[in-house]
Amino acid sequence: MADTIALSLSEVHQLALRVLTHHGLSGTHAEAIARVIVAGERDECHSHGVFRLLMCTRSLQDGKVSCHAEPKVTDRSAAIVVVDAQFGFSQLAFEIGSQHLALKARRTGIAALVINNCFHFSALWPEVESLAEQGLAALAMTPSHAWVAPAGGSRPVFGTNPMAFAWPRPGGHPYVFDFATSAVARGEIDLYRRSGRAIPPGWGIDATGAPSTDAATVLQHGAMLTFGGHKGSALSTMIELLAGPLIGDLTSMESKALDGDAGGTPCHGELILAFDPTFFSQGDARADQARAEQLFQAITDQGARLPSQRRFEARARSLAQGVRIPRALRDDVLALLR
Ligand code: NDP
Ligand code: PYC
Repeated sequence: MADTIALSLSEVHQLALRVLTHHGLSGTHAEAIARVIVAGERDECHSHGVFRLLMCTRSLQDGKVSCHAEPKVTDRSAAIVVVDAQFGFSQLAFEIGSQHLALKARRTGIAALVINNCFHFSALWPEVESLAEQGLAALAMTPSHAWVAPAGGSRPVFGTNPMAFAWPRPGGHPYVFDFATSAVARGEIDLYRRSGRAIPPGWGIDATGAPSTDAATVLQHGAMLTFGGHKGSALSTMIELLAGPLIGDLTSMESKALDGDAGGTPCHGELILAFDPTFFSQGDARADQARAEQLFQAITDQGARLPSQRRFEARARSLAQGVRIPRALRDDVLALLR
């Protein structure tokens, strides 16, 4: 028996919707989440695709997530819009808030979307990519739960704290990167645990602070490590500050404390910045855009790849052929419907 099964993107969407609404989520929230789950699976970002339904439903079962939360928009200033997600999942708050963000960025050149009080589990690239598709450069960041030790330390302080950036490119996919400031996303280590594989050295430590390649040890008793040592540690601190205290929301330590040992989805804020290139240019925005293209070409001409290139190639494949997911994952997800 094949250990993967084939699904069309529409089947992934229907599966996500069925599971989410079965667990009490409103149709509007379920649709917004299903869209990012399909996007994750479609682009072969497996740690944030169908697999996420397992954590998402665990949080719904906990009863902490508001299934019918209506995001509340506040126009804080000419450049700042705040969306209170009212303890619902983040996706709907982003979909609503990003429309205001784009309008403000077009009026002022630079604008910020603050999302408060959201349960957050998704990749950030769908968000910055959607802004770049509207001609804006964008930067997004969020904390998570304290799972990651600072460089030189051994106890978890930081979340896996992703940061994503997108730059619009005429006539093609935008330039997009999106990565955790830990060596790797926690979801990736969880996938290693599920398949019984050892994780690469450098991703985590055990409870004594010694290096460990055992996924379960790192996840349950030890800590994850930052990428790039002290540099990842400092970037992760910046994300804690800008998407935590600056916006009046929780740090990863506070989010973890709120969750206790429930293993639920992190609950905190997110900061998204949007830049309208036409405001920043010295007068010839097209020439500046062309110089950006020269930069990308200098990278790819020597055989190096741009971030998201793998993702865009996966997207083209999935749009044509659908996706394959592990049979065990499909079975675990179907079990959520019982
Ligand atoms: P990866 O290390 O897999 O990839 C990070 C980025 O680097 C991607 O943009 C990727 O592009 C790019 N990349 C990878 N290899 C190369 C290469 N050889 N040359 C150029 N670019 C490259 O990501 P992480 O494990 O750190 O994070 C995975 C996801 O987890 C992210 O989407 C992140 O948002 C999400 N996450 C979400 C959290 C949350 O709290 N909501 C917390 C932590 C992570 P490509 O995709 O094309 O390979
Ligand atoms: O994979 O690190 C992760 C993660 C945390 C929250 C959502 N994804």
